[in-house]
Amino acid sequence: MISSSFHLLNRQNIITSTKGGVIVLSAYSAMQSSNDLAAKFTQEANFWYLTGINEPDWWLIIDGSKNKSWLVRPVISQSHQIFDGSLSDDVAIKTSGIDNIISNNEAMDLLKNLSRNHGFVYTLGNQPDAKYLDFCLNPSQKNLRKNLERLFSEVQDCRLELSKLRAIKHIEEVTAIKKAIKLTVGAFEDVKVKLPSLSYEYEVEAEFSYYFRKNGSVGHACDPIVASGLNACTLHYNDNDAKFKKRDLLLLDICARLGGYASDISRTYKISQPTTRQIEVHGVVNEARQRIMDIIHPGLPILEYQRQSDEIMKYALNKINLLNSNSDFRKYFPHAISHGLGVDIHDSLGRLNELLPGMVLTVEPGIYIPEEGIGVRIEDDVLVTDSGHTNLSAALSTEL
Ligand SMILES: [Mn+2]
Repeated sequence: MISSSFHLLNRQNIITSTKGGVIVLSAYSAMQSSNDLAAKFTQEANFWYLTGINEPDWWLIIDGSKNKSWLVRPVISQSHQIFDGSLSDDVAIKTSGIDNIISNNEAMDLLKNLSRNHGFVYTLGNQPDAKYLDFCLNPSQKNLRKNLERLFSEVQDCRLELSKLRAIKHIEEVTAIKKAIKLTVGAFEDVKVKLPSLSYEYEVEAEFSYYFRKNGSVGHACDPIVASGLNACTLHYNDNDAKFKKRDLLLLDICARLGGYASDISRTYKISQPTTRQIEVHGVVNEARQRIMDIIHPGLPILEYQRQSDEIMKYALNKINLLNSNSDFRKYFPHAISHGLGVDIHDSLGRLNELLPGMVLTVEPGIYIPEEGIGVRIEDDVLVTDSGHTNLSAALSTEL
């Protein structure tokens, strides 16, 4: 269980890395799902990291020069209060370890005062990958930036400083990630036993969802991928509604969230007797997974890690006669080999140049051959340690 002292330490660390500046962050706002209903709320990860608060529209103000923090309570309408309730001051104080809770008006006065002594303010700048995203961004950070731009002569981005901190996990974060992984491993083992009695992708999804909620998880950290046969070649397939066809393989990419942290595990299973080709493709992906994991150690430059992983994937593709030219490599392996894992399922590695102890990342080689109706991905979660690495999901067999 993550405690308020964890969030306090994170605030102290960001004060240090921003050299005692003023930092103002906003929680996400609730977003429309349909008509008069909001979508299930997920908190902005940096805001959660610094406060532990899981409610929309709160603000955090830190005056690093005085080592002081405030939480700003959002204005809540009477009808919101009746239908949805709100976070009490007591719980907010206990969760965050911040005992100064102020109103919106008080916050604007406080910021005006701070702007007299501080030339600039830190907040989260534009999301760096925004132009690649095909959905609307949560508006809360832009709204906050507009407010800050009116008060301070300069608004600076502390996204990178925060992602550098978040890239190196504390002991209690590793413990939380291990628990989320253990839950996901348990679900995979449970579902694999039941697989012969299931006929549809959605039945498999339902088994995972049941297992997660039954064991106290909030559920999936991202939409589960239950992809049989050709569906596995759509990387983020999540319709999960097809009936299994004889001799399909089943690709499962599943991520439970527990205690604020995500896991992310993929396995590919046989449904009936696999073909020789399916066994062959699965075999080379699994061998690549092991070889790539073996090179992970602290100090390895990330570019070098990617280069060596690419070579291992080319070797795997060549072994099953899929590498006729260098361009085939990306055709059959069209995604990244790794991403960070933490509060966000795609956690930043802080743009650090090398692997460092405390980083948690996925290792997820995959080969997808649409013309053969075969898609195989095997994904483990790995902790970089002082002496090398630990495979946190090693307990789950990678067998077909
Ligand atoms: Mn992943």
